[in-house]
Amino acid sequence: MILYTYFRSSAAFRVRIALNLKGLTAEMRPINLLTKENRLAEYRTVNPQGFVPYLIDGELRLAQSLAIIEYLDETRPNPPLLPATPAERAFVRGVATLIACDIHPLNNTRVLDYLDSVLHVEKDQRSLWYQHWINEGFTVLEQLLAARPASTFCTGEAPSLADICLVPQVFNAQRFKVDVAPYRRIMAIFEACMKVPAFDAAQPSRQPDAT
Ligand SMILES: N[C@@H](CCC(=O)N[C@@H](CS)C(=O)NCC(=O)O)C(=O)O
Repeated sequence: MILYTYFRSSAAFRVRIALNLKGLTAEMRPINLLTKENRLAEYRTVNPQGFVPYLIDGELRLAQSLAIIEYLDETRPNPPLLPATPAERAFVRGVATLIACDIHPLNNTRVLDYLDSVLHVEKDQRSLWYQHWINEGFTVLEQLLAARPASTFCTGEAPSLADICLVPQVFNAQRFKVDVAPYRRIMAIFEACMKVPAFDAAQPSRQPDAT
């Protein structure tokens, strides 16, 4: 397998965690989002959308982190990344999409670039924007998690797709100086995940392209 990645990309971080949890290795091909390598024609011929992650598995080419992770889970089922029951699977997918669809896209590089270069939003206001969408999403996520029976991970005692999405989003929150202290459940789960080698090894600072 080949994974197009960038050390700071939280969507690529999700896929790196999933690969590690399943004990899979992929050749890492870094695409530098800072220098906008992802927008060059060369990378657009790989992924026309110009995003990372992008996975090549033999003849198969896949975009979109959640689709990639579900593909890995269906083709390499152990350990499972989705729970056994429909109700818990729906909960996990709900957490994953709250993060991946309702928080993360608002703070994507292209959105921040648009705020900056087209709307000429001041740097401080751009940070407020970033923090606002995380705080709004984390407030709801915290309530969802706190209303459930105590568990080490988002659901039960094994990491799932929900945790795979939660951890990179916490990294983003910390990088952009969001006060995460009020999110006690989220942070307890984050700390538990970071003790798992598969999560630790996938973190940005451990990637070969980290600067
Ligand atoms: N929905 C996509 C989002 C992927 C995404 O937003 N990737 C970011 C890095 S985290 C990216 O490549 N951004 C490039 C850009 O905004 O130009 C997924 O889950 O894979």
